[in-house]
Amino acid sequence: MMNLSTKAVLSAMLLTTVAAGCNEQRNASQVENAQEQTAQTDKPEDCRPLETREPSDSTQKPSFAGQTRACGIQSDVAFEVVVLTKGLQKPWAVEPLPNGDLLVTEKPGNLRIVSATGQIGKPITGVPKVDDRGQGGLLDVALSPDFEADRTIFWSFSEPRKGGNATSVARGVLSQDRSKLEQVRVIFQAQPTYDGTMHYGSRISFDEDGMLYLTLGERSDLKIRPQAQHMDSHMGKVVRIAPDGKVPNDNPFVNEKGALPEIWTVGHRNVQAAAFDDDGKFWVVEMGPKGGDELNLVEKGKNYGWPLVTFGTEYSGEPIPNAVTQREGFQQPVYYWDPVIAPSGAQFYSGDAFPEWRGNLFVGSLKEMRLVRLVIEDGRVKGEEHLLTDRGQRIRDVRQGPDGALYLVTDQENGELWKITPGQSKTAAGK
Ligand SMILES: [Ca+2]
Repeated sequence: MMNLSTKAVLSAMLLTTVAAGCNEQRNASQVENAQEQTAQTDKPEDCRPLETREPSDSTQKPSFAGQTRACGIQSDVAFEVVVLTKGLQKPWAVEPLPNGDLLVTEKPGNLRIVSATGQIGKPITGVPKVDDRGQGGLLDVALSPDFEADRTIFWSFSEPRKGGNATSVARGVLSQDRSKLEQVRVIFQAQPTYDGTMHYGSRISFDEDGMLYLTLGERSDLKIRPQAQHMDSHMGKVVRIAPDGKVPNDNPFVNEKGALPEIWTVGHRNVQAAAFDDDGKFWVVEMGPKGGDELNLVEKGKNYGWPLVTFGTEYSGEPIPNAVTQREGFQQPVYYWDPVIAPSGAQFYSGDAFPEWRGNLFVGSLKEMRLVRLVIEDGRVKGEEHLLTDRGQRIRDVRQGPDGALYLVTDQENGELWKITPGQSKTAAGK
């Protein structure tokens, strides 16, 4: 049992919704049935999108029905939120360990283990120096697919370098006593080094073959932004490497002259959320410009558009220079948010604790301070739910534990680690 002094059990945020006038309680399958029955019409009567605010540019139209403002849905699920700790310093990533404890990165540069009961461990030694100005720092952490055998972990960070910094990935072996990292080495260094403090991207994911995917930002500034389309730059790319840092010979651009061989996909803005689904498909949720956050299905060698093809506008409201919302040869987002959510952290749910949520994509939202749940079917978003809205906290990462619980960290000085676990019956929880 957990120590009552270190936790706060809060009742389920059940039935929380921002859908105006949507008091009717329905479960996801009922909603889906309703959608099927009304699929022939443009606006099914039962479809009430959660987003009702004005878009950033009302002249922009979705490229296909359902590409934005999907029908609002509600889980028929009872859960509770256990606050494991409130004592983390700007946590950026949470990674459940096989025994139920949790690896957590803190942006200023510390990697720690938080116990399953919420006790925060000392910083693990051996983490290289990070440049934690602006959006930089110690960022994502991921277990080796063979962690139980090799005790190896991988992490991304903004690496201080001569002339600036850039995103790098390192690996190391966690000592048996879990106090230090051994055999630490940097296996990837994004190029070029740049003197800035924004858009490092940097989620790490592994595919079924054990290949490592790293999502990268384009460093934001107007002068470097075009590099998202340049093949001699890692900026604004998803890269794919072997766990030893070598380039797999089936990467799409290994034989293209002048292209960096680690590149897997092109034309991303700033990707801080990424996840594989149960079918082995790789998805990213991308920070777009104002009115242009995107869900993308990442496919080998494809171009996702930024900054040539995008929804939304500059933060100032001015158009993105020379950009269009559609163009041949560029991938359309499966879904976009306008206004944006500022996505960070993603997880396809596959556990036993919440059978109704299986196959759904959970995404942390910084700007809107909530957990987004998407129902995706046949490559399209069929429903959207917003959870934890009344907590008012920027959600930085969401991961599924071996127990089927979801673990979240919040993005602040006294960052919190939450465990979402099945709650009382829906009726009890709602009282
Ligand atoms: Ca795009």
